[in-house]
Amino acid sequence: MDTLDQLVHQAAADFAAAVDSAQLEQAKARYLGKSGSLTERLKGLGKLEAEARKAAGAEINRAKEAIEAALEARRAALREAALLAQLAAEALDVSLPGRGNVAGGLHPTSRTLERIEQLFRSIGFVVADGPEIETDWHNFTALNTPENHPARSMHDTFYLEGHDDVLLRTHTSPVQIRAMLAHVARYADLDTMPEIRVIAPGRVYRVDSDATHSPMFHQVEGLWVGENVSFADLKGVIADFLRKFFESDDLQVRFRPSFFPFTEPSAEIDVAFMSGALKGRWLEIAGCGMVHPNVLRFGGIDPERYTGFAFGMGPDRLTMLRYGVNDLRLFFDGDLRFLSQFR
Ligand code: 2NM
Repeated sequence: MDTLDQLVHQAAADFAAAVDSAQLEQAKARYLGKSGSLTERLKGLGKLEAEARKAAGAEINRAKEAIEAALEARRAALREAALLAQLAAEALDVSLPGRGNVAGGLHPTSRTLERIEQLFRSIGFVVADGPEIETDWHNFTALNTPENHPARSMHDTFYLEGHDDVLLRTHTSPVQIRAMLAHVARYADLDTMPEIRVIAPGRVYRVDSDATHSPMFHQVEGLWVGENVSFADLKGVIADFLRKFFESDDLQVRFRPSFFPFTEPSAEIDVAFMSGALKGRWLEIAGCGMVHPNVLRFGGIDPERYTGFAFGMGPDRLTMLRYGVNDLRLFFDGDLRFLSQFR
């Protein structure tokens, strides 16, 4: 039979080998449990003489205390280890920056639209809008577009399913038609009718998609109708606008003859910067012209008495130029890594 000292050493070794409290309590039972080896020894005391029993009892009790002390020490060590493991697992990195409140911002195209609107308001234009789902009449017919014009085909224009006369507007010109009709309806006395000065910003849709074309994009069109409104007025308004928009007098503006069904004569507007990365290159940035007499008539306005000029430009493209963006689709992907650069 083992000596008490051996028993104490064995118990301490068993306790040290226990890796969790369940193993430790099992080890404890082997020594101090109901039929544990130390308990068995205490039970054996009854068979001894009184003198011997007293001495043996005292020795067994010392061994028991030593085993209980070893048990308690191991329990404390396991508790400490468990706590350290938990602290490591639940560690907080207090040096991480907080989530914070990230301020949103206007979309770059919206910022461009607001700048354009503000500049035209400053010379007496009113900002108008209209439906994005238009009738064929407002979008094409009233704009002097021939029945067989390719822009009317399903290859170029999104039609509503089951309708050949309802479509997604391909430009904001129908807003100008609506503005003219509303204007003449409001001023019953056409002799005292004030001038029309309207810009129409908004979304337009065409069947077209690549790095420089999106099926949805933006347009701003302008219209100035009155007595004696001339191409010279058009040139002055546009040249002034572009210098203000690009915040530079260091730019050239050129009007290059072109064709649109709704204007005659018509021109493309090109700009060339005289410094910077784009220095010296002519960039096509808008179209314009004198409103075609047929268009004025569809708008309820007498072309014998009134003339007008109109222009149209793409704020998405102007934004690309202003910020040096090379893919139009970035504006509509909704990727915050791109958009947040404009905050
Ligand atoms: C352009 C180019 C030339 C234009 C014409 C009209 C309307 F309705 F008054 F006839 N609004 N906008 C126009 C003229 C638009 O965009 C490139």
